[in-house]
Amino acid sequence: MADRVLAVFSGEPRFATPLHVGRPNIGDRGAFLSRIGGILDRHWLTNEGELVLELERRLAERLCVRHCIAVCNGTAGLEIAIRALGLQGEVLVPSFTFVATAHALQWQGVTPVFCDIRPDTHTLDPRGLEKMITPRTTGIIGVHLWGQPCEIDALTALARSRNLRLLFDAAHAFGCSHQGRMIGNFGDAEVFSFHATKVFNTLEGGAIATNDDDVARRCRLMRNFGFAGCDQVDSVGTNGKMNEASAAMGLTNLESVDSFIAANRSNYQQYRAGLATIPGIRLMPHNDGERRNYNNIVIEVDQSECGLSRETLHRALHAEHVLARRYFWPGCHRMEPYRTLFPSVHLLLPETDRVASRVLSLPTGTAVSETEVHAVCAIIRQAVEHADELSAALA
Ligand code: T4K
Repeated sequence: MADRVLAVFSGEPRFATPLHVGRPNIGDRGAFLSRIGGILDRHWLTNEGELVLELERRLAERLCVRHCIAVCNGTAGLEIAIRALGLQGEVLVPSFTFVATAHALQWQGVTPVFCDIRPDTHTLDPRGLEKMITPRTTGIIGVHLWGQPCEIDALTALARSRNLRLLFDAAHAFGCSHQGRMIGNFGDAEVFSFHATKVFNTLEGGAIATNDDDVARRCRLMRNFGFAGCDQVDSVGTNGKMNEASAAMGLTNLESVDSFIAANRSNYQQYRAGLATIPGIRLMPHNDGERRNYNNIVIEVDQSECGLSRETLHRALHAEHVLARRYFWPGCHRMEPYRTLFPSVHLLLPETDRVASRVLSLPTGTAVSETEVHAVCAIIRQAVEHADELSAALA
């Protein structure tokens, strides 16, 4: 009954069909199927296929970067880049990120050292980083959360001055820029995710972007078991290859990605207008002065201002079939194995804990119309207006 509590105000769920966060953007169906037909005709499904090579070329052109190495998913891309950069010992990383960022390190036997974030941007706070460096530290992983580049300049300066490697998790930041330069060009390497939920998807997939020829060479080797030629293995490696069907989806979606971003931008503007006057609801801003993909619509719920906890609003939205997500609650440090490995680390992460308890991701993408955005904003407004009744009903 509590889950239908908003029906007190609205009757049946506002949306007959649930509205999801992360509904994939899909380009021209005919173009995709024609490429799939070509794959079947050629009998070439993976391993340096021509569509993967074409996708890598086109991505490198679009990002104005020397090397773009397509991989089977963003997590494998991070793992390969971590190896290729020689990260060992300890690496500084935010806890407020998808758990894949931390797992990619832990999986390689590298210790993630969780550092706090800035409350305004949700990205790594460079001010606290220096004191986290120990003799075992070999690198930093910054995360461009929500497509908002983290503090690239400060991290670059710190990495240079302390002789550390700098890797960026750019899973959210395809099509974004920093000071006019495309994400993909910073640090020693940057790793994108092309998962179904991302602005640009290849079904599953990702890419490592770098301007460093040697890093690129090592990533390519490691992506393919270390093979440097037929029967010749030059390094340890894994199977991180992208297949041809994913590349077909990628090439097709690349032809439409600007229209995906335009749809996201329009939804973002509707959300910005619709949420602007609701007390205690803060929409994470996207910087219109730079290139952005607007793929993440994230709000912070301030209970002291709106009288509503994030949990109550989350349940109210779900009752209306708006399937908002609590990305990235509760923070990696409160998930296993990190919670057990580092039981006191939360003491160093007050902003991470505070932000993680407030955030909600809202639906957007080409599957979400402006009318639906208006309806989501109306539900949030209504929930805040009836905060006391709602909170009492769900207590
Ligand atoms: N770094 C960061 C900062 C990341 O956010 C991610 C991935 C990575 C690294 C790793 O990259 P990948 O290895 O994944 O390439 C999802 C995605 O699986 C994950 O890619 C993404 N971040 C993360 C933020 O979200 P879940 O466990 O929340 O997925 P799931 O199944 O709950 O689906 C999310 C939403 O999307 C749901 O509302 C349903 C909808 N959806 C999903 C799929 C797959 C669809 O409507 N259609 C679909 O086909 O992790």
